[in-house]
Amino acid sequence: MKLYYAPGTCALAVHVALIWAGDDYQVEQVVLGSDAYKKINPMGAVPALVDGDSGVMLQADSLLKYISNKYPDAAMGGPEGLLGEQQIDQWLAFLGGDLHPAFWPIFRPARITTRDDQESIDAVQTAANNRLHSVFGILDQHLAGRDYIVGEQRSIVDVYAYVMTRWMARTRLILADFPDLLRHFERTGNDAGVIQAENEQGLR
Ligand SMILES: N[C@@H](CCC(=O)N[C@@H](CS)C(=O)NCC(=O)O)C(=O)O
Repeated sequence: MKLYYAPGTCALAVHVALIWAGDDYQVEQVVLGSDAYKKINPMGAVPALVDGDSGVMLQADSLLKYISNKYPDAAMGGPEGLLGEQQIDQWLAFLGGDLHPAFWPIFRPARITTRDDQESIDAVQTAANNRLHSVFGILDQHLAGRDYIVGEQRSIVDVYAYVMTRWMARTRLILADFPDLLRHFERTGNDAGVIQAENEQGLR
């Protein structure tokens, strides 16, 4: 499989899943939004994945599930059964649909406002920080008394959450204010696959 990525983005979660899978993989760093990369993904966003003659596959949550379903022995898809799958899907949707978009005003204020004066940017970013505080708070509360987001061992949702928790450093939020999330972040950051992917992306 071949992953198109930019360092530290949500593609990092897919990179870790490829390492956990234990099969051969390639990675190619791209320039987000560049004309060259838009030939792969017209949105200009990462991750994108190609598996043999699959064509280009997109959307981080679907790619994480694709890899976990393709490599069941790597046990990254959560507890077996209908309920386990529902829990994984619920948290993938929370992370991809609620937490990830909450960062957009921080990374790309022009998606939220057409104004570019400092006061308008500050207003957008204050709203974003408030929203992030609330959404991260829900994850922190869920992790109270738990080592993993779903079940009793690491899964694709743990590493997806980890990547977004890394981004907290680019907000006004302080990770220590979310003690159970901090514990989860440190645990996931010590995973051998996470360390390898971060090394391969030049993040360590
Ligand atoms: N819903 C998409 C979101 C992809 C996305 O926004 N990726 C970010 C990196 S985490 C990106 O490439 N941003 C660049 C841009 O949107 O211009 C997915 O899950 O793959």
